Amino acid sequence: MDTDTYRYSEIERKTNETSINIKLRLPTLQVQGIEEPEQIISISTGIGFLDHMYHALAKHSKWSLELNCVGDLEIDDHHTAEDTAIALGMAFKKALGEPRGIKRFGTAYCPLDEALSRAVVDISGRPYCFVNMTLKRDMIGSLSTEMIPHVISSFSTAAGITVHVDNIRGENDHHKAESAFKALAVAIREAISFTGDSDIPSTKGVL
Ligand SMILES: [Mn+2]
Repeated sequence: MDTDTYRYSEIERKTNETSINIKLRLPTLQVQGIEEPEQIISISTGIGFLDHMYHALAKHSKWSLELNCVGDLEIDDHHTAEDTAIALGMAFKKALGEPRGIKRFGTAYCPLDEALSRAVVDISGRPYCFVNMTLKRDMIGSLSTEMIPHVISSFSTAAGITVHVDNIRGENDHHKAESAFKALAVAIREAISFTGDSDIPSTKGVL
């Protein structure tokens, strides 16, 4: 991968609890006249619903993402969910590099049938995350619902970005979670899209 042309990173993260490999390519969105390679998404964490959420995040932010994790699922889903989110945040930060010539802010509303979620993102260099989700079930598939806001905040912290995500309404927990990840994806896609100039979008001159 030509990392001068594409915003690309690889991350390998191994602990006693998880072993993770990530390859991430962020979109150029053709603003710079670069032809976009085909989007490839391949995700395997051993937790089906978590794979589904990362797939939605990659798909709608137009990332190419290969993410493989072998984690200690014989204990529970906690380490796998948390560590993949941290590693993905690290990969995002590394792939983005110096945030020059990007919009910086992104906002999106995504529905999924009766569910509606909003995500607001600032590529600020300062990790802050607020997640307001109204999930009722203990589990969705083999993922604890308490891990869903934790995955978003762990990603935000490792990426060094500000994220606000809200379930505005909805009945079905699968729909509410998925609409939140889709909104996050679309907000990130906007925030990291190119403006066409080479400015660092901060009055400080640095992010
Ligand atoms: Mn779904």
